[in-house]
Amino acid sequence: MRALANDTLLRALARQPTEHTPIWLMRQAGRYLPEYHAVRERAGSFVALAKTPALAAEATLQPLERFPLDAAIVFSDILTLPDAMGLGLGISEGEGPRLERPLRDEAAVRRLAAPDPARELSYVLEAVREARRALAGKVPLIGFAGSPYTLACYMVEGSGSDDWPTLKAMLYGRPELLHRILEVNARAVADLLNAQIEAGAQAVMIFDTWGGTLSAAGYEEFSLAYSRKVLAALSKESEGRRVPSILFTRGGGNWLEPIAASGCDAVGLDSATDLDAARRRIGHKVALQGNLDPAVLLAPPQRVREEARRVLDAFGNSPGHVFNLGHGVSPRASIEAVAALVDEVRAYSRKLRERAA
Ligand code: 1CP
Repeated sequence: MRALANDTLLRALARQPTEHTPIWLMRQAGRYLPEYHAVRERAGSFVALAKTPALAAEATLQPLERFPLDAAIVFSDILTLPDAMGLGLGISEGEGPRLERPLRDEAAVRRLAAPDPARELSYVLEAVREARRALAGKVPLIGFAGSPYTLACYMVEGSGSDDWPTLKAMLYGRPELLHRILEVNARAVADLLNAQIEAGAQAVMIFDTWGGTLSAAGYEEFSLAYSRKVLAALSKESEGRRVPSILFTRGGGNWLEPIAASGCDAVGLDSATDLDAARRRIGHKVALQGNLDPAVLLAPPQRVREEARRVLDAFGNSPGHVFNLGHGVSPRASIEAVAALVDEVRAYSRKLRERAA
């Protein structure tokens, strides 16, 4: 086991004490950073950037060069997996990613198969290996994938949507087809995450960005049931250390208890649920990750610091908190705001521990 200079993330995920509350940010590499625009320019496009391991590794490290973050997350996208399943990842400029051949008929669903990550997603694994080398043990590297359900949303709809009408029509009209897609996705996500772990990812995160758009019964049947399968199939150890898993569900506040019992090590929370209430509901069985409103990063640094302290106070001074946003960093976030946030989380969480000692 190679030692990590800063393993606060892994200790917090294991609910062990840390000197400060670790912080990293969803979409920490992204459009709010001018150097991200420059590396995307060099790659030619977002998709080309994700598919060029040396540049993806460079993008992974960019936020760490500016801010003393406690983790890196490999620069990639959840849609690389449907791309590897033959659906074709494209980008409509200014509108975000879309899949060129969404699953619209029964034959396409029947043909769907989990890809071999070593063959079809070798660029993701190479990005993990390169990012690990470049990090040189500074902080842990997080690998990730979309949840089976969130991937199915894009695979059926073809692009992002607020209400997913094509997907919902299949869910209620031909549920057996959606279950077949989810079954394949669960296998594919588990294989991809395990391959990332083997390539050097030290923690993994499942993004269930759209699970919260389901009904209560639908969430259990179409989302959580399949995330559970992924979690059960994950490698639990690598390099002599536990590889913790984080399950983030946007809009999952109503289902915290079943999410916490899904087999994950940590629950990722959006900003709608108070950390204090979440802790009272699910106790200390798992760690919590979150949950500053990303919009706070549009405010002046002083307000950012106040809101960061509010989140730290809500969790209180016990182990098992990983600071993050409730969703990704906005492209309009200011660099000063992010710098103030990272600084305040470190300084104030240290102060909380000293006060309690
Ligand atoms: O340059 C650009 O214009 C692309 C912007 C961008 C970036 C920086 C996209 C397009 N993806 C990414 C990287 C990305 N995506 C990461 C990198 C690591 C990091 O966090 O720094 C991660 C973890 C993701 C995950 C992802 N992609 C999710 C789940 C998390 C979330 O934000 O909810 C989802 C839903 C996607 C799909 C996606 N990729 C990009 C966009 C704009 C979207 C949303 C599309 C939509 O719903 O309309």
